[in-house]
Amino acid sequence: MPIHDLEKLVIIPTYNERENIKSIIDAVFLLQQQFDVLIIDDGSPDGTAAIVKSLFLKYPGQLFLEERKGKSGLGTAYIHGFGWALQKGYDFIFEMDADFSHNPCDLQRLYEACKNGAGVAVGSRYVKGGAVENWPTNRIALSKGASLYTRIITWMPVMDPTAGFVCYRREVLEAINLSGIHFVGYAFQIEMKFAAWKLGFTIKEVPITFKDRKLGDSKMNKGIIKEGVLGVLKLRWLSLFKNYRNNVKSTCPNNTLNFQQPEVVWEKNNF
Ligand SMILES: Nc1nc2c(ncn2[C@@H]2O[C@H](COP(=O)(O)OP(=O)(O)OP(=O)(O)O)[C@@H](O)[C@H]2O)c(=O)[nH]1
Ligand SMILES: [Mg+2]
Repeated sequence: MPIHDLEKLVIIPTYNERENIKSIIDAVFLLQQQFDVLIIDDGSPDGTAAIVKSLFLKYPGQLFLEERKGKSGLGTAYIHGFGWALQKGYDFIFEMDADFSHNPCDLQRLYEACKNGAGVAVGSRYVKGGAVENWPTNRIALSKGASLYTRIITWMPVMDPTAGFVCYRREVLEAINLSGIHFVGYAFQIEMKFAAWKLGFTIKEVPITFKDRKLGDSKMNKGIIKEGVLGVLKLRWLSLFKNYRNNVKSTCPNNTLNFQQPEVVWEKNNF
């Protein structure tokens, strides 16, 4: 029997994704390369978690589920998943939505980017070759506006800072004080990239085509937009006056039980 290596883990947060969950899990396991999958479900009333459990026998030792009691936001779901992944020993940890906005086939390209030296690989809609399909114009305007706004305020050189299709090297997640990340929506995605950038890791954008969800309901709301607008200002403020970089750096108790400071920090930005 081949040895099962704990190299790549795709974290998928779910809230009421009954229509998508089986297909997205199957799609990941159909890929040529081996990716394990961790679902973080927030007690979805539609029974998403039960569907995941029904697939355990089909994917033994490769499919995992963490259940939380109530809807606590995408950001805290990912933080929970990052801690889980680090403890298990995964080297490449991915964020992906359950709704097929992110094409699972692109996981391999994100992996290659990190394997070739990036600390963070971002599936990007707004670099050359990237695209958005089937989103209404107002949604595209909001997303592009948020990207521009973030770049202007933070100066972070990332064209798609709110992107939620990401691969992190474990060294990046170990270096960040994850319990200090408090945002939950777009601001969470922005802060994770901002923290990695401030800690000197390279962020590489990989062009992807993002598709609007066909099944299930969006969880976007005004609160998430407001958090994004204020959150970006807060990040800039903290980095200007409050030594954000030191605060976001993990100071041991670390993020995992067998944490060791990496000897080589992956390629540094010159900023
Ligand atoms: N565990 C958990 N997952 C969530 C929560 N909110 C959203 N999700 C999941 O996070 C992913 C992204 O959520 P979406 O509703 O697609 O949000 P979005 O992509 O910003 O919005 P749309 O483009 O309109 O779909 C999906 O897999 C959701 O099921 C939450 O509070 N907890
Ligand atoms: Mg979505």
